[in-house]
Amino acid sequence: MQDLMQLDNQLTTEEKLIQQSVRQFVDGEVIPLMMDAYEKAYFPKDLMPKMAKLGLMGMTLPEEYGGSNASSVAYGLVCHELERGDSALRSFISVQSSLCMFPIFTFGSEEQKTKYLPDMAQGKIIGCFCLTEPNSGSDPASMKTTAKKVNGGWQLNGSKMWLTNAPFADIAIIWAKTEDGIRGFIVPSDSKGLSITSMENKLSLRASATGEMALQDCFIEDDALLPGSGIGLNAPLQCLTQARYGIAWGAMGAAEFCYEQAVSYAKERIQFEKPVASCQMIQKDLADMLTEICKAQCFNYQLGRLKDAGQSNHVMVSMGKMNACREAIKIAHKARNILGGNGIMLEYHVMRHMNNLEAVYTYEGTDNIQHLILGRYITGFNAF
Ligand code: TGC
Ligand code: FAD
Repeated sequence: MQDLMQLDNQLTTEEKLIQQSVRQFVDGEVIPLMMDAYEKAYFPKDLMPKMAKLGLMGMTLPEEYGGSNASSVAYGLVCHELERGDSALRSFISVQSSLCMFPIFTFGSEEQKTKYLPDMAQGKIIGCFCLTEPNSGSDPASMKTTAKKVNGGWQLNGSKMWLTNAPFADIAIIWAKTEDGIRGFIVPSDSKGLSITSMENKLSLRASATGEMALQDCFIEDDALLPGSGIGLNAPLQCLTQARYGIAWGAMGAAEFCYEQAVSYAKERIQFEKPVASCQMIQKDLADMLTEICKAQCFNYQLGRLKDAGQSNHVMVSMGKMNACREAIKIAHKARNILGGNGIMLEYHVMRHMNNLEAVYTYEGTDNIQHLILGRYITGFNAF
């Protein structure tokens, strides 16, 4: 895509190299697979070791834990490129890096960090993040899953659903109510009393593996507790802030793909003896699409630099997630329209992105929830 706002000039050499290598990977190895993966609804697991080899799992963590100390902007660029391929790939990395490795790094003991993080960075251990329940989505404080203190450990009971990566995860970061309040646990997925079933028939994010979990008297040892997670929602909400940040970048990757597809199609498609790209109404749509992508990218870049300087906050991140998802869906829809009938065909990829973005708009806090987070910041009134 044309770099109208010259953001490339703002990137470090390392960030540019990371961006280029992931772009090549997505063009060469991801996009050719996605039609089949989406149509047949499976996550292309062969890509996991390749993503690990590229250093994409937990890349912002220190080297001693398997990361590469990469900047938040570099992580954002990776999310953008992966989601240009398919939202399922960015989802996979968001969950592994932001929702599983981040809490272990931030709230885990030294033993937990050394036990899990290097293997997770190499893709040898895959995680899932378990906050949502059948009756507790936007309002996680209402969760019913319990963790009861018993001799030598904890006993978990309850159910979780909508868990990205769960069907093939090795560990689960589970948030459950103790006598004192909500706490986080690292739970091996083969624990007795824990069962995971795959959620089938999704019409969005078909190439992402989503599962639901039942916990029935599931015993876990004392050392499963994330000791630094404190009590309450603060720790899981910090994880959500990390993942929402990646979505703000990622959604614009899907938007970029749709925009580029629309531009090239419009230049080649002849109607009324001229390319449809020469029609004013098509040009208006393309101009609006490019404008929104550039605006969101400038926002994301500034957000990333603030994050690296320790000056970002969760309100900014909510604004980025909300705006990027909303605008990306509009862009995908405009692209679908520009492609005419071909816009609904899998081989043009646009409707795959458009459908994926519906889930991206909803998970990690719906559009309404992001608005209310901003509304509370603006007015001081909690309207949840
Ligand atoms: P609230 O009183 O607002 O906050 C409790 C404490 O946490 C702090 N805080 C945050 N910190 C970091 N990041 C955030 N986003 C934070 N939001 C709040 C807050 O300052 C407070 O700290 P303290 O020290 O004062 O105690 O808590 P609340 O219960 O009122 O929260 C309300 C609400 C609606 C904002 C929150 O529950 C929410 O965000 N709900 C949406 C649920 C959600 O987003 N679920 C996502 C599940 S995971 C998922 O979808 C993964 S998809 C992954 C993929 O496939 O890519
Ligand atoms: P609800 O909370 O029931 O909301 C229904 C509607 O009501 C929405 O429009 C919402 O915006 C609106 N609403 C709710 N409360 C208010 C309010 N106070 N004011 C105004 N409007 C309101 N969760 C995990 O824990 N881990 C995962 O890995 C994960 N992956 C997911 C993958 C996919 C494909 C999907 C679809 C979801 C995933 N989720 C995951 C769950 C996701 O975070 C929830 O779906 C999301 O938070 C919304 O919850 P809900 O679906 O229960 O909707």
